Amino acid sequence: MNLPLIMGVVNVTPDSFSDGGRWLEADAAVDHGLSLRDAGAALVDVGGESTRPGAARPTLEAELARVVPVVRGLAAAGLTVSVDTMRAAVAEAALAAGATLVNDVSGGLADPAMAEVVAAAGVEMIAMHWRGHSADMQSRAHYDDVVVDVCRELAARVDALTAAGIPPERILLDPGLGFAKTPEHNWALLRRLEEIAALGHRVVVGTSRKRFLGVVGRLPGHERAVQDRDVATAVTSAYAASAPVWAVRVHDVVATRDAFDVVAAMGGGFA
Ligand code: PMM
Repeated sequence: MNLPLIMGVVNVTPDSFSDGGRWLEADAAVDHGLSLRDAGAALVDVGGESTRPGAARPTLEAELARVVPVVRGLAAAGLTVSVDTMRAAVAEAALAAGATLVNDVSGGLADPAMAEVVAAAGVEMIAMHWRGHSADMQSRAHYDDVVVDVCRELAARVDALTAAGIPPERILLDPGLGFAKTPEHNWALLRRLEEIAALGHRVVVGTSRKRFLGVVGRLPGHERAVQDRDVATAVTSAYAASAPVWAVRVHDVVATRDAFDVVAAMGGGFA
């Protein structure tokens, strides 16, 4: 059976909602990435912009200064590195520093130059479902059928990205859990990942430490704290393993690795 790859998260930001501030020093971030690799991450995702709901954007200079040294250090150590950015200039600098995959949570919408940079570099790109920047994205969480609507909007991104010169097999899709989504939207997308996969692209899913895993089963005011969401993350990762998912993006690689060991021993996912 094919279990999803584990993509370990290295956020180099002072304000990410889950691990912000902990890896701000480049050396500490590189060490963290190496420890994620040792724990079983097949690749690491380096990001310098927090997408926490309500977050303000860093300047281009700040994002470059955060991301590039960490990408360089991890790529030099032999890791497969993706860069989590919505800015073409950051993607270009990170690719020059050794990244081989661009993870754009806006699917190329935030920066019209992104598709060109990815096409020219001949690398792969994760296009996530996105409806607007973090400052006001939750006001856009309105869908008729969230899965149908997300699939349609992702297919439109594929059309635009291929028109800009990225071959379709280099485009990976992500439903963007938590981005202009309510908890109910996230659960529906997780339950119906096959419909995302049916678009014909490799699928990446990120549930890790997101708010819907804080509130599930809890009364208002009693939500799980961000650092207490890794068990719930591992369970959703294991659930995602029953769908044709290429990679799960997680902060705590150990817990998801354990979950995948169990899934493998059981001979499959929950299906
Ligand atoms: N989520 C976050 C950031 N980047 N990238 C992809 N492809 N998919 C996601 O779900 C995703 C992402 C937000 O989480 P973080 O701030 O904890 O990294």
